[in-house]
Amino acid sequence: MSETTCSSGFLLRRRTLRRHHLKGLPRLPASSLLLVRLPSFLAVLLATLLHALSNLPGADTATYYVSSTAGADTNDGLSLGAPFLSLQKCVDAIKADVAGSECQLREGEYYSDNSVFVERLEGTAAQPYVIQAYQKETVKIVGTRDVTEGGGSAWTWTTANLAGGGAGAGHWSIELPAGFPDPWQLFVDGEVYMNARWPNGRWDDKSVFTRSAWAFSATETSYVDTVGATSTVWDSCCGTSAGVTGESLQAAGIDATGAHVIINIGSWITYPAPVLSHTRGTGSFTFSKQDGWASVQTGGTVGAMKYYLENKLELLDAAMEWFYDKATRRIHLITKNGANPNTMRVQARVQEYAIRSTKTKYLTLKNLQFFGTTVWFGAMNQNSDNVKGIRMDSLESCLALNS
Ligand SMILES: [Ca+2]
Repeated sequence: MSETTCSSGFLLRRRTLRRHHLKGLPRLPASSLLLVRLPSFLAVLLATLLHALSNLPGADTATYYVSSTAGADTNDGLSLGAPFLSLQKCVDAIKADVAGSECQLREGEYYSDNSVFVERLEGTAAQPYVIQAYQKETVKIVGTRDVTEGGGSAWTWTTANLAGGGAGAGHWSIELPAGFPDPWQLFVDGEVYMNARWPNGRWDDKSVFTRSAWAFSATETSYVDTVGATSTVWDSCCGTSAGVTGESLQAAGIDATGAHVIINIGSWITYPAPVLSHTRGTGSFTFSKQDGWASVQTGGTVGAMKYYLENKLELLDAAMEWFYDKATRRIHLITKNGANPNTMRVQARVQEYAIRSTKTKYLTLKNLQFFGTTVWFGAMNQNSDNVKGIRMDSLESCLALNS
């Protein structure tokens, strides 16, 4: 029991003793008075104080263990020999325990179909709750699943050219196992690949951030700022008056119909829309404003709009590109340096957040690696949150505090 506890209890007893003394009642041991005569409001106060005091320094904290390879959620988690299986189970356990309690994760990868949900896990500045690797073992929180999990199908090679000549040197593809969620990011031997697109751009050489990864419209491009109304983009290759010179849609030889155009319709406003019509070997295509787009102008001629195309198999034509065909549930892939993906680890990202947390204070995440996922904290007070020591392994991973 802490010093504060003794002090509070002493004051309660003194008040009680004085009242009984004035009424001329025989003096009883202090402990008996508390049990027998304590007015109900004081009992409530005492209970409240005892609850609060359990979170003060000195209260017994607990350590729970988790193992993704040897654990079971039917265990109590309180010993290395009986660890939990899931981080969620452990989070629930420390939340029911005193501040300062810890989850310690054994070496391995941790994946959950659902984000681990952390709500109102409120530690104190002196005793934050802690989720950390056990003795700095290598712990990876992943948002990915292996595309060959469960001994599923193998990657197969096709030498057939894709429509329009894309992937002329052939490419790999694989059918996802039953029940595998639709992936939206792909890692091959730990490297992030690019959704098949035109013009091409890569993450590994940062070319995706350069001007060459975008196409540009000619000045006669029309943008109609009305949902559903047809806009016509003239690529800079082919307008009657030149826009900003970029790659030529006409020369690319692709049919963009059905692809998605990601287009910059205003200085900071970029949206995706289906390409409604395009004829292979020509330099113009149509799309329309979608629900939810901001209004940027009343319409008219807009030159030098930046755009690129994605979400169509025939845009797959370069190393480190991939495409997921939702209808056939197949991933199509061109590997870096032409390597055989059957000899590589291919992980598909299927989860947005590994951990979703709200209204949580004084929680330390320590010595954990995050791969192909992120964490989300919606904080009551950013200054009172303690989140540190997080390592993110993928380009799109970030720590979003108070968002
Ligand atoms: Ca491409």
